[in-house]
Amino acid sequence: MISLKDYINQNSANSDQDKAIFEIINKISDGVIQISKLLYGINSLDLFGKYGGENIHGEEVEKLDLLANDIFLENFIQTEYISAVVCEELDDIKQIHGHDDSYLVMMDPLDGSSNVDVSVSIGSIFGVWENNFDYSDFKSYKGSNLKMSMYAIYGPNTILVIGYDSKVISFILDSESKFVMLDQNIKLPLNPKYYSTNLSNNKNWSKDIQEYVDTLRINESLTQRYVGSLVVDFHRNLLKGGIHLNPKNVRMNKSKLRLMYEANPLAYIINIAGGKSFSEGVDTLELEPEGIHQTVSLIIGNANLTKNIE
Ligand code: AFP
Repeated sequence: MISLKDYINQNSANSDQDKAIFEIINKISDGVIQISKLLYGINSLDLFGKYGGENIHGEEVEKLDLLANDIFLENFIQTEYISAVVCEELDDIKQIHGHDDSYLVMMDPLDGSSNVDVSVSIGSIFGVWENNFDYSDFKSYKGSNLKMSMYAIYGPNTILVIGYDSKVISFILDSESKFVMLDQNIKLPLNPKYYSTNLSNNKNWSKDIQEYVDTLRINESLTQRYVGSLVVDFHRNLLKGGIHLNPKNVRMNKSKLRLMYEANPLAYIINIAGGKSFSEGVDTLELEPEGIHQTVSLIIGNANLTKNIE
């Protein structure tokens, strides 16, 4: 059984980029282990409940949102390969080191936080870009320019999924707090099983989306599953095959998911695994970002199920 630490040691010497990216993976995984210890540790009772304030998007903040944010930032400060961080909980780009030739990490430190209090699986999502683009020209931070993306799931066990160098690999956290390899090359199954969307939002979708979701509902080879933590719905579909949709609310003219630290990192992974992703009427990875906290629609999964419909 190969551990994540062994895998990192074996692969980080190939190039300067590999060295930096694997060091970033190492720091993220250390943060994920710390969060797992909090969640499954003796003081986990303290984690329930709201912090009492709202974040910059006007959303209620759970205690764990802030803890997860601080844990990852503390780990990132320890490496010079990360020069800046974008995070759901922070208004602006946070510069942590002065280097231009290092990397920018964009993260949702705690995805699905409203599921924490009811003990439903949650996760963390990360996208890593080179930091040598111009911040005033944010268009360079397209998903297709991602160097690596990864996510963690805190569920019945803690899982890490990494998309890098044309491969999607996964690790599971063992009882000694060590990540060991689960899968060395994840590809989407050819026969998808699931469609996944919040059907109660149906009234707010465009006619085209409503008709599209109807075709999924009557597709006899599919059944529905919906958790409400994006990364968990994504992970199930990645392993079993399927499609996840979070369409635009056309009544409010508003989409819910964040492009830079939700849609793009997952689109990068699905692309490597053989699938497709669309946001706001284009391939998610080709969408030119307008801002760090921009929201987008998302249709993501097996290529034979996803359609570019708005
Ligand atoms: P919370 O962080 O408020 O739980 O939101 C989770 C989320 O951003 C994403 O993880 C889910 O897929 C999506 O929202 C669920 O959206 P709906 O509430 O519209 O079902």
